Amino acid sequence: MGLRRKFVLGAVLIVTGLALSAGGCALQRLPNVPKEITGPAASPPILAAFQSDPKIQTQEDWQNRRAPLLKARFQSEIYGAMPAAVGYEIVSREVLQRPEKGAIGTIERISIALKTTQPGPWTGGRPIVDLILMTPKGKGPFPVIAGGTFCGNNVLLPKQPGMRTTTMALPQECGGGVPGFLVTAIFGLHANAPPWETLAEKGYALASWHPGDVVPDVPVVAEPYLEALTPVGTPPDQRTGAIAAWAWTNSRMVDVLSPDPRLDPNRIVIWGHSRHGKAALLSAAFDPRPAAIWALQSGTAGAALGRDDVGEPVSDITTSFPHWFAPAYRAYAGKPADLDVDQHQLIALLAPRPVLIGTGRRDQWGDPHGSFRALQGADPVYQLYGAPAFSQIKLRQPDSQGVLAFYMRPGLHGIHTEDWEEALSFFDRTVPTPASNAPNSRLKP
Ligand code: GTR
Repeated sequence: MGLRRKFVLGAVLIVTGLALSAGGCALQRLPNVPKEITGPAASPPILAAFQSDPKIQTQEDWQNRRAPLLKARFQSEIYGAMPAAVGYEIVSREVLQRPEKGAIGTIERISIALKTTQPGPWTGGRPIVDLILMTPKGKGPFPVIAGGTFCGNNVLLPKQPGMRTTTMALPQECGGGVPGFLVTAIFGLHANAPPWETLAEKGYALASWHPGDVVPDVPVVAEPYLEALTPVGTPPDQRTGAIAAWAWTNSRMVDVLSPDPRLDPNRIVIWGHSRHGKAALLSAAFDPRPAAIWALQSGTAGAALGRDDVGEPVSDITTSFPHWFAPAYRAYAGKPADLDVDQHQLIALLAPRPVLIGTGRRDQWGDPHGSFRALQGADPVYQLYGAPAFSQIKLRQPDSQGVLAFYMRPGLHGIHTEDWEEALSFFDRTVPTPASNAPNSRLKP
């Protein structure tokens, strides 16, 4: 390397280091959210009469009457119309790593063309998702932890040869170089890369993909993709938002994973962080197959109650990320209490499946308090199914028995080792292997 290049590289590293410590220090000064629960109870009360639907008294009332009503409302007012499930086609399968010579297991890339009702701006007219599947050594069928991650697949498993990036537009932070470095430095070791080795050792398969293969996470750029996914005849202000498109992608990945004989279709867990946590919750609300859900720091339009506008306000989220939502959601900017549904009702649509909500002490923007109150608000529906009550009373003292579970770790917005530790102990308990099924078997609808 020439002297001049070395000098430039050195300067870039120093500037990056300074920016990082300044940014990091500034972020570390963000206050902790109050230790005691604050804020009003979730409203409307979950079993109360809603629109013309009378009070809910049984599981059947919930399933047959209230759930369809709420699903329609979440689509028309917040997320936009869910795309139709038309099917998929496997385009190719390539083994990137075989389970030999100390490898953690088998890693393969399954390229999947998602069928859509109308062609769109994707190369070839329909989205192609590269699903990266790791199956551990040993005898399955394995439970699988499945979810979309923030940047392209090339940053999923940094040491793995053969990974490739997406050809779609990426958010600015995923551009590599200094911004990419900052993402990991600020948002944690696992911001883009799940702990594959640990999962393999514990007998979990991992399925990862880049939701930007379906809808790029960039305002304006996303619009023609969203238009193409929107069911024909949908009113313009209910056009599919990116969160709904990514939730739909989760379900298409479940379509692909379920028939794989190495995997257990009854133990597919859907997870996501932040925007992908929102999509994880939404997908499970519309798809009964995921066995459990982990939404980490999913905030506004995720696990956090929205009608109080604490945390990220509707006005901010719809300005920064207009492509995530139905245009109709913007009407609630500055007046979120006008919305007649809230996120405890979305969580209740997952009943009786186990749900883990993760939060960070300094993540005011992600609204840990609102997420906790949303679980409290959803709980009466879980109790209709005979689940133990959500009995946690302190934000920082998780209840290790609950089907609805909440934790708050130190720190900011990001994905850290502690998050995966919390999640794995939750899955070990709630999505147990058939052999250990008896004492903790999850509740069946
Ligand atoms: C933030 C956004 C949040 C959250 C987050 C993320 O900028 O305000 O709603 O989704 O991005 O996805 O990391």
